[in-house]
Amino acid sequence: MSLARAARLLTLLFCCANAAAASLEASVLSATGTPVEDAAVVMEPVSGTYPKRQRTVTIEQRDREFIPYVTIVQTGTLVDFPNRDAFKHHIYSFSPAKVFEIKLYADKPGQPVLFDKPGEVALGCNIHDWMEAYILVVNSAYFAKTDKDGKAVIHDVPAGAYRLRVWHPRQRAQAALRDVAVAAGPAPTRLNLVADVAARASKPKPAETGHY
Ligand SMILES: [Cu+2]
Repeated sequence: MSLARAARLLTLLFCCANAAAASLEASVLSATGTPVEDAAVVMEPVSGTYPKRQRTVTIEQRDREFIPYVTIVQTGTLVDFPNRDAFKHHIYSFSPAKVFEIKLYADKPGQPVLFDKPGEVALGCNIHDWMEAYILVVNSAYFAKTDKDGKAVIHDVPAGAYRLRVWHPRQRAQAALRDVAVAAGPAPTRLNLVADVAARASKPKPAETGHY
């Protein structure tokens, strides 16, 4: 094969691989039009499968809080829970999708935790009552979390038909699934979504003593 022909073939491959890729930009607002932060937007293909992405994800314990507050992972993901504070945490979940605890620990726990069942996982800490965070475990590889402007962008999705779901840890009701067709091309498919979310309860956080 000549170099010119090889180059043309490469260009063709690049063009068509790109053409099949699409993206979705969702804007999640409350019923009164306020942007909703920390909402999960998840796309499930109507037919076909999705890739399994092997990833390890980190949820820190820092300044006696979980960071981030919401994490979305695909089933089969390992999550590390490094403790960045100078004292111990003791974290747990009683959620059916993953029951576990990491007893009083400093630094990085020896083993990451495997999340292998889809569902919602609420995290807490035995030492610090106000600490809370959530993990949404999904089978799909196509998801994103809204930022403080209520925007979530899902990149590199094969063009096609999807069922779209919005989830938030403080949602008042489960939102209905929505059918969406995502078209190939450089411009994202844009969508406005509504989520009814309660305000975050303020839990007293005492001043730090240096010991806990
Ligand atoms: Cu703690």
